[in-house]
Amino acid sequence: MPLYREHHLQEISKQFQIYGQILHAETCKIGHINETYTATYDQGGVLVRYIHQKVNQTVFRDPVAVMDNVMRVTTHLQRKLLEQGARQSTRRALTIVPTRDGKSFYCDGNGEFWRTFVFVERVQSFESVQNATQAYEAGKAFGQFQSLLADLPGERLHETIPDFHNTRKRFQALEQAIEADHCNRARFAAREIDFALGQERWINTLLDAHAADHVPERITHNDTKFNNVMLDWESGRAMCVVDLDTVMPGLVLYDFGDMVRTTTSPTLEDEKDLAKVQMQMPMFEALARGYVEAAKDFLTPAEKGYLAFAGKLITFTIGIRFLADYLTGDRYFRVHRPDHNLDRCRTQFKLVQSIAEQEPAMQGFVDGL
Ligand code: GN1
Ligand code: MG
Repeated sequence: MPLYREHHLQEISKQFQIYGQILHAETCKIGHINETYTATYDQGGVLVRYIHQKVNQTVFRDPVAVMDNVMRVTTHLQRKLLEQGARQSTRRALTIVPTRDGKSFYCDGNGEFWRTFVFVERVQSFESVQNATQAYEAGKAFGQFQSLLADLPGERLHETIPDFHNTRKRFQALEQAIEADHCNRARFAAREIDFALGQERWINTLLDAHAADHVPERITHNDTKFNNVMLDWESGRAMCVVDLDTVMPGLVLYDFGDMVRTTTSPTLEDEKDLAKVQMQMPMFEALARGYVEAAKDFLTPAEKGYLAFAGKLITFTIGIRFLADYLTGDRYFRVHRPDHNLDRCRTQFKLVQSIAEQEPAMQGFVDGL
């Protein structure tokens, strides 16, 4: 990390209720949106770590609302875990470290929003799934997360990114990006554009089901990527889920769909060898078992009936977001190489096809659970 940043971070760290001296901090490269640092402190002679994170305000336009949600959610999770007698509750749900004046975030002189979390030790996340046990653990972790939040008291959570998983709106944004073709890139993505536009007939399915009251709104995570599940080093069991910025009202199907997208193919999100990108039934079965076990208390038959479809829908939705971002000049997702968003889009579309081929078998399995 450049020195000036380290200096800046020292200033930031002083704002939070941390006792001890900051020794060093490293950038954490996971995630396409926020800036995250792992900082080590000397606290009474013991090394203790914290996460400092700068909120991306281009993506999260109302960081106060984001932090209001995150605070309510983390407080509730901790309370429920303690009620249940869970051990190591601060490894099982994130804990916000407040500022010295008791706020959940610090706004620095540049108008940047910073927040601090207790670092969860002896856990790790993976960019792709190694085995079916991990898929099971991911399903269970997000199912439990939704279940613990089902009785969150108080008002409806803020919609921090309106229409986040609204496939129709995402589709319209893609159409506009194609039409404008600001960067002259549409010619390099002709096949992907064709594919995307050809899927229109089924993109309203969940929007319609929700409008007709077949599937209810709940409190959902909305970014249930496999790398947002922290697994215990020793046991391999899921300890906690992270990345709570998009926790807001939503459909559980969107959460499950993103789990399917990120746990059922053994590949990375930007795998270039498309032959390797495949929905693998054993992974799906483990994922669905874990999820349905944890969600059985609230999941309705109607919701269950869309689980396989949701995998296809969310994979497609993220795919068109990558494609639109490629066409508009990589302004949303952080990229690490030329054409990165186009590669990510291709990977998603290959997975959509693989899911579509196996959708009846996938749903058949869920129906038997
Ligand atoms: C973004 O930054 P990260 O990886 O947690 C995005 C998700 C996408 C994901 C694709 C707020 O999440 O919606 O599914 O990239 N988050 C936001 O990898 O847009
Ligand atoms: Mg995220």
